[in-house]
Amino acid sequence: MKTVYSPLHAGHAGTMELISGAIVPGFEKPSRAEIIRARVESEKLGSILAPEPHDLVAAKRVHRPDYVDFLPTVYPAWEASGRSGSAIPFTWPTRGLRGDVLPKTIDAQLGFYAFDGGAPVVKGTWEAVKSSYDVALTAAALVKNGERAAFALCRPPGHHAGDAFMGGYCYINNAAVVAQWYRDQGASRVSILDVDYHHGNGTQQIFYSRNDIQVINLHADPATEYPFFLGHADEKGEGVGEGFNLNYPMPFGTAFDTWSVALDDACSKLIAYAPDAMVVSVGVDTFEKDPISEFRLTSADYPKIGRRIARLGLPTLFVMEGGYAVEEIGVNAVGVLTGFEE
Ligand code: Q9C
Ligand code: ZN
Repeated sequence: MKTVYSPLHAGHAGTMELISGAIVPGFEKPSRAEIIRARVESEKLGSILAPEPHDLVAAKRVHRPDYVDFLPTVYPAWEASGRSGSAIPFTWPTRGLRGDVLPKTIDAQLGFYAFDGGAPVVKGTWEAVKSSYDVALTAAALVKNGERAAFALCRPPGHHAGDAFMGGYCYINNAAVVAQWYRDQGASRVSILDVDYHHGNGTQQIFYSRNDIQVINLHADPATEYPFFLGHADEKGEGVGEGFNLNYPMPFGTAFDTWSVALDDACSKLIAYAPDAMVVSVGVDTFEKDPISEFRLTSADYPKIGRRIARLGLPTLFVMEGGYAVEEIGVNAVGVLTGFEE
């Protein structure tokens, strides 16, 4: 399988995040993508291609245009206001506040277009976000043009980003962009299978009222895990979308024996939907040694995930999401892909 990768991700670096009451270096760091890329090479998965540049039309099919246009303006506005380092919001228009009036100050605009403080913007962030988007669309075109599968080595990830908000290390929802792009290229139905440890709240929100894009999430129960405010089992879609959103929340400590039962059930729902293509939001933060997660998958489990997905027999685009055990991230992420190819 071919991989699409851009070195421009590396400009999104030196971020800080708030966790457990402390400001620490960001877990979502450039070495993640570099280690995955090195493993793609050492495992001889296939050639590594550079992305083609795209305009932002495909992003605006799933995100509000004003949100997409805001993203490249963030760092220039931050610098113009005399700051450097990470631009991070600290005030959000939650219940009881006005979420319909865009403020004039960059600090306030950041809160307006975010659901948490987990998506810092540094000098190279927009260029990296744009490259991640280009990577996803270039890999999607490979599959559309006849490849059985492709790997979009996206960084930063995307599945927490919703129609008009960033958060959780995510800015543009790459998986949502490519699923919509497949529809716009003539696919009748597309499935998104999100196996990242965290619920893909952005992907769910974007397609919640749709019956032409099925969204399936396997994740840690939001009652006890980030993103906390979406991802419960009773969220099934609304209007014509009812029945086309499926959530499999699981408790801390879940290992592959239980996790794979959810995957099998998800696969049966996916087969019943009979999509023309599928997008896998592939996060490997389900790993037992992940520093911010509480599942217990082992490195030997990731090829089994790939093999199960391959049995669906669908054109498949893998889009990289989370995974923070950097030392093993290459083995685990590429393990899914080599398992798929067996
Ligand atoms: N103790 C992705 O995997 N921090 N995003 C949670 C919980 C945010 C994860 C802290 C985690 C975001 C793409
Ligand atoms: Zn995650």
